[in-house]
Amino acid sequence: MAGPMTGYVCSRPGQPGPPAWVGGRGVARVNDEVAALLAEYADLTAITGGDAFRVRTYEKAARSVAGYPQDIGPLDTKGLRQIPNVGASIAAKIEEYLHTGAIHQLEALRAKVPAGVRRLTEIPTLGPKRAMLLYTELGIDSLDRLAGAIREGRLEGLPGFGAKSEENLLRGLEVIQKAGVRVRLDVAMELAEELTGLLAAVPGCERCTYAGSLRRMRDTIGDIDILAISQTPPALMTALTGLPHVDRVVASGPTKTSIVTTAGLQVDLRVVPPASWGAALQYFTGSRAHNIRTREIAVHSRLKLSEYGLFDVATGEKIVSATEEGVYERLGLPWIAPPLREDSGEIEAARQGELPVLVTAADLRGDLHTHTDLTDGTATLEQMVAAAAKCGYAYYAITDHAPNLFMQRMTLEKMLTQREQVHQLDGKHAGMRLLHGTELNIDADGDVDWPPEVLRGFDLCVASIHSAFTQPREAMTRRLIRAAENPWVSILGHPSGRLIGRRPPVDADWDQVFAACARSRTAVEIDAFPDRLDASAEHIRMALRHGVKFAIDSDAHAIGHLAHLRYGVGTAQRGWLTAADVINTWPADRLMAFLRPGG
Ligand code: DGT
Ligand code: ZN
Ligand code: CA
Ligand code: CA
Repeated sequence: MAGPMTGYVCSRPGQPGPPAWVGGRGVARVNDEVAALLAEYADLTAITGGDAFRVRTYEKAARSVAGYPQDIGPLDTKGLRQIPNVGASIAAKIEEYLHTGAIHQLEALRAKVPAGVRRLTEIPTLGPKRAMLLYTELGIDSLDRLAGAIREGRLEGLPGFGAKSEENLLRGLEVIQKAGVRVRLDVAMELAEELTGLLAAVPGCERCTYAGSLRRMRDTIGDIDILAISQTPPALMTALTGLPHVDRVVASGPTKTSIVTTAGLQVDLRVVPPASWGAALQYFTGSRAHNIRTREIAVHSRLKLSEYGLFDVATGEKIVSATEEGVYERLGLPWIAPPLREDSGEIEAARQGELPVLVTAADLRGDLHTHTDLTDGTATLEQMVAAAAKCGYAYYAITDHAPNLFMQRMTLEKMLTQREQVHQLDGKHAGMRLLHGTELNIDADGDVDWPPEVLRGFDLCVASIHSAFTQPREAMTRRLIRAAENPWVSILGHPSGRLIGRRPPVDADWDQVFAACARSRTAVEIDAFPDRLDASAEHIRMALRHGVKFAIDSDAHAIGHLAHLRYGVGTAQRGWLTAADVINTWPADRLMAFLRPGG
C-alpha cells in the first residue's frame, strides 16, 4: 500500500528560478521534482479546505508523474497529456514549471500556508483540516511550536484535540524529529552514484567511490562520504564545488571538501594517496563501533590502525593499506562485507570463520509483491510484466490490493478478469512464469478480505497491515499471528507497517510473531520500498533465529520501483541473510511448493 510517495525526508524548498535539474542532473529527477510539486499542490489544497476530489486528482497525477517511465522534461502539452491522470489543467501547470521554474497557483497557496504547516500534516494522526486549525487558532507553524504548545497545555479545549490525540501527536512528532535531516537510502544512493560518476570522469581521478553508512546500506543516511584517489586533488575539489547541486561549501581544503546540496544533504569528499586506499576505505566505511573493534584488534597485535594505514607500533613502519582485504587479513580476519560492520557479532563470526555468504541481487529470480493500475499502481499489467521480464526474472507475481482497502475499489469481478489476463501473458516474455496473487488487508482482528474459496484460487497471498496501526501490543501480536497462521497466507507483507521518518513500527511481541511465521511456513517480507525497508535488519535477525524464511519484494507501484529491490537486498544483507533464506532466490518449483504445499 502506498500513499503519495512524496515523503522524502528531505525535500527541496521551492525557490523560483530555473529548475535545479537544468545543467545535467539525473533524468528521473525532473519527474521527481514535478511529482513533488503536484503533491505539494494537493497538500496545500487540502490544508486550505479545497475540494477533496481535486486533491485526489493531484495526488494521483503526482504518483503517475513519479512513476512515468520516460523523462518528462522534453514533453510538450500533447506529450504531457499522455501521462495517466494528467489532464489539461495539470499539464498546463507542469509546462509552466518546465518553462519558468514555478507554478503561480502553487506560489499563491504557499503564500497562504507557511511551509511548517504542511510539515505538520506529516504527523500520521494529524490531517490537513486539524493542522490548519492549529495554525489559525494558535499560530502553530512548525513541529517545534506544536511540541511546545502540547507541553504548555495550549491544545486543551481546542475542538477535536483530546488527551489521547495529544499523546498520538507527541509520538508522531518524536518519529519525525528523530529522522531529523537524515535522508532515505535511495535519495542518497542516487545522488552518490551520480556524483561519483561525475568525479570519476574528472582528469587525474584514478578511483572514486562512496563509503560511510551508504556503503553499509543503512536505511537512512546522515551524510554521503566519498573517497577518491587523484593525481590532481584540487581539480576534484573544484569539480565538486562547481556542481549545480551545491547550495553551499562548508569546508574546503587540499584533501577534504564538504558541501551541502540544494536538497540539504551534506557530501564529504576526501582525496587519499593510493597507498592508503584500503585503510581509508575501511575507516570511512565504519561503522564507528566496528572501527573501534578493529582498532582494538590492531592494538593487541602491537599495530596501529588509522585512516592512513596499518602501522607497526615499534618501528612506525606502514605494513599494509592499499586494499581493504589486506587490512583485514593483517588483523587475522577475512574481509567483512560492509552491511555487517555494526559490531553486532560480525567480528566474532569472522574470527570463527562463520560469516554468512550474503544474498546478492544476482541471486534473486523474481519479485513476489507488485501492483498495477487496477489498484494504486501507475502502469498497466502488460507494462509491469514487460518491465519485469527485462529484469531477467524467472517468475513474477502480480499482487494488487484486495477489496477491504476500499479506496482501491477492488472487486471479485475485476480480480477474476485480471487473473484471465495474467494467464494469457504467462510465459509470453522469455518464458517468465507469472503468478496471480493479491495483497490482503489484515483487519483489526487478524482476518483478511476474502473467504477461503476465493483465496485458494490465488498462486500466492501476501497479507499486510494497512490500518489500526496503534493497537495495544497484545492485540497486535494476536492479530499478526492469526494472519500468519491463515493457511492461504504465504507472505507477511511489510510486517511492522513503519514509514521511515513518518510512521513508527507497530508494537508487537515479535518473538511470538516470528515463531508463528516459522511454524506456519509464512515468509516474512523485506519490502524494498525505500521508505519502508520493512522488515528492518533488526527484525530480520530476530526472525532468522526462529528459522523463518524471507521474501525480498519491491512492492512496486510503478515500473521504476522494480529497481528498488536492491535496497531490499541491502537490508537483507544487514540482516545476515544468505540466498538459501530467501524464497525468491529459489527455483520456481521449490518456490511453488512453499507457497502452495499440496499443490
Ligand atoms: P551517517 O553519516 O550518520 O549516516 O553515518 P556514517 O557511518 O556514514 O558516519 P559519518 O559520516 O559520521 O562517518 C563516516 C565513517 O567515518 C564512520 O562510519 C566511521 C568513521 N568515523 C568518523 N568519525 C569517527 C570517529 O570518531 N571514530 C571512529 N572510530 N570512526 C569514525
Ligand atoms: Zn501494502
Ligand atoms: Ca556518512
Ligand atoms: Ca561524513
